[in-house]
Amino acid sequence: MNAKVMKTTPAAKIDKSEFKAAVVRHLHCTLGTDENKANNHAWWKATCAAMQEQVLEGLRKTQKTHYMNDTRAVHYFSAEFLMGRLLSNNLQNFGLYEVASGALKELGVELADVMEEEPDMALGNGGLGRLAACFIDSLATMELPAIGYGLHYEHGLFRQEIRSGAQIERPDSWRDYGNPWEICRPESIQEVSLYGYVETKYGENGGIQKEWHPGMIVKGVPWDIPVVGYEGKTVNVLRLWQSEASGYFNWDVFNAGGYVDAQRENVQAETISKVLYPNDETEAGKELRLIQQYFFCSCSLKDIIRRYKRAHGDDWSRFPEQVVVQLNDTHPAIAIPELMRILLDRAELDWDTAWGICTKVFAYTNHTLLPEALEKWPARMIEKILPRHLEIIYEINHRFMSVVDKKWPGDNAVKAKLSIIEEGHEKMVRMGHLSVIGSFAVNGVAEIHSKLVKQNLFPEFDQLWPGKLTNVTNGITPRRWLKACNPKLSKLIDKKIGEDWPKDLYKLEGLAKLADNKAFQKQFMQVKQENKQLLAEEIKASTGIDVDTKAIFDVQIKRLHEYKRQHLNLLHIMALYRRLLENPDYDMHPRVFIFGAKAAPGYKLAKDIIFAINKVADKVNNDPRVNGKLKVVFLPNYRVSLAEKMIPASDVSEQISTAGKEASGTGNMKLALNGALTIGTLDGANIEIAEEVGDDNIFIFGMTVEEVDALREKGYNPHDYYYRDAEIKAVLDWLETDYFTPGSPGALVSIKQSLLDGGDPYMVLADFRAYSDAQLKVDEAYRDTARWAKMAIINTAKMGKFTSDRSIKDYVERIWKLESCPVEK
Ligand code: 4GP
Repeated sequence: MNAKVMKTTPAAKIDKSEFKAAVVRHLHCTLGTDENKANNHAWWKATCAAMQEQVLEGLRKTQKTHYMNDTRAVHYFSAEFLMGRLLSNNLQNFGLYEVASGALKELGVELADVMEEEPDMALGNGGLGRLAACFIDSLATMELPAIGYGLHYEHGLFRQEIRSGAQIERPDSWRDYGNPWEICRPESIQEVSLYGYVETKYGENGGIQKEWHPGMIVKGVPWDIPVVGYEGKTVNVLRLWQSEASGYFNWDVFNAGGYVDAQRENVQAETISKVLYPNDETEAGKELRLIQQYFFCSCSLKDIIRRYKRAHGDDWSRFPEQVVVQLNDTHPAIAIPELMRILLDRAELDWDTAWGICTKVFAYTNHTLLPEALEKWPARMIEKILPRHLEIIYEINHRFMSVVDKKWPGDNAVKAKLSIIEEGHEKMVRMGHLSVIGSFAVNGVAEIHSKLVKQNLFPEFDQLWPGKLTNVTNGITPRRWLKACNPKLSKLIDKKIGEDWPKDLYKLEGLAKLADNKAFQKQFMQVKQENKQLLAEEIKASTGIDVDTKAIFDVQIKRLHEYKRQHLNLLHIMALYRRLLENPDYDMHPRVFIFGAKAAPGYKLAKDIIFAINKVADKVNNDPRVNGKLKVVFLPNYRVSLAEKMIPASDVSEQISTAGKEASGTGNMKLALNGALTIGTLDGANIEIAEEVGDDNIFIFGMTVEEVDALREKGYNPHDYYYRDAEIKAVLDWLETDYFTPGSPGALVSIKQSLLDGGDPYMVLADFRAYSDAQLKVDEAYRDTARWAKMAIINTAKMGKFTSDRSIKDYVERIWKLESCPVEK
């Protein structure tokens, strides 16, 4: 294939000298500085501003086109958007990367250095938030009318520092010195009511009207972040709401001399969008979190309705044709009673009409089966903050219970199970149930996960509404996760198969036929080697540790959680260390185990695991007896921009969750796409990755979901493994000594305790031996250079399925029923 023919045309009509002039103009006129004085931060801002000119023109055209075509659009409601940095992404998607790089070079500045100035937009915790970011990238790329709606957190996920091995949380301030991408839209401010009471009014004809008298009103100020599709044609928007005091009540208080009280209300209002809750897959049962959820849902729905009314006036009948709302987990589930409230109390529709509309608008994605993650709110709390919504939730439930009674007459057990209200010493509202009942489609995020959602989480809902529960396997955007983050591999791929793979990832399949080609193998591994060198420099700069780039780079990057089993990895590292101490000739290829992970600040054991990894690292890295064969690195402050450096340099991808616990995973896809080989359990999307690459090109180990269930059923006793396997015993006992924490015996003991006395809830010990055996196979495979290269190439070649474009196509065809709306350049 002639690569030249495939060349994509840059979206923007701007050349190097024009770009250069724009940068200089912004340096002078926007930043008030000049070429001689500017530091990298100023260059970054000026470059962003030059880019933003192009972006905003695309945005204007897109919005006009969507308006003129009165398009149906998807509204992606998510409490989290983990965007990372935008400059490199926007340049790449506009086809202006080389132009910008050349322009800056002429100005004596390196684009790579400038890009390092950009703080990550870390408005999310982990997979769920990053998925939302990949999805809006694909939506724009596929020219689909879409808006992301979320919260404009002043502080995103905390910055992690490591002090004496322990995690310290520091505030993140991503917009302290201004964010060049966001645009404030005061013309679209919304108002949101909270607290107060509901008045019931009886009309003359016997009708009942409800009126909510709120106790507080806050303002929602929208900030728009443009979302640039690949090739820069469609530029959609991510609209994030910031809370502000409305000023209604506090002026009265202020005038009456209550300055302090007036301020208090300001502070209370502004607190709503102050911080992202740093929890991951755990329920945060806090009043403020519920207010955050309601705040952004209410603002977003009102925004949607404003736009709809501009075209359709008070005719609600077309609303479900124009609007679909995707609920990213249950965090935005309160949008369901909010839309009902608007339709009933404001639009004055009757219940059946309102419910008919509502249940055609919402669809819900479930991201986890962990019971501690399934949101429930005390009814009392909802009543206090949103009294009218609680009434509506009760009414939804009341009507739903008669549906249940028809299907299972007189069966109180099934009613109790399916009720939105969980009775107990404290009445709770189950947001998952509300989401299923109020949505027309519900999906899990990988085949196995969706199967378990149907079988274990919501089996009766599946019986009640066959077909409503479905699967859409997750995906990742190849623009960020290969083209932008791994320029060397991307260029090599361009040369071999042409340049259109970022938009059609199945094209990578073309690499498979080169998997045995010696010359290509060499080029492919040479790129990996160069990427490893870059990561080695990063490791040195941030931790001071020297690593050998000829060693296997074995990477586990994800939030720290027991179910993800970073401690299984750690126990294995300790076992290797022990083998090396017992036998200095122990035969293994040198390996560097690299971790990146943040632990939720309140999750003690997760933080203990980080501490243990760092303590073991200190010891191992400074022990000459291991003879350079083993290194352990914990890279602090794992985030999107760090992932972009780690993923291209990885040889081995650790995906070792207990089967049935990781809904999908998306890091697994990113690593495999960049030619890392997976060592993993049959969990989440690992199963589908194995199907794509074939069993010979992945290292699968451990118990299946069925085996996990059977063992639990039979009665799992971790002590059996402790006493039966001398290596497990030795390693766990080691944790109790002060070997890794001189002078502080027992500093690492909580891990041992959780695995023995704590019952080892994630069956780490049961999978240990299988994991260790699989690691031997990894070692063996790596030593066969040609075999490894072939396997790595096949991994990259077979990742077509995991582009988020495919996920979005699935959503569009099966759930959203959207049509693309091309924008003229
Ligand atoms: C995550 C799941 O744990 C992960 O398996 C999945 O890939 C990701 O969502 C996207 O679907 N869940 C969360 C969460 O991040 O907070 O529940």
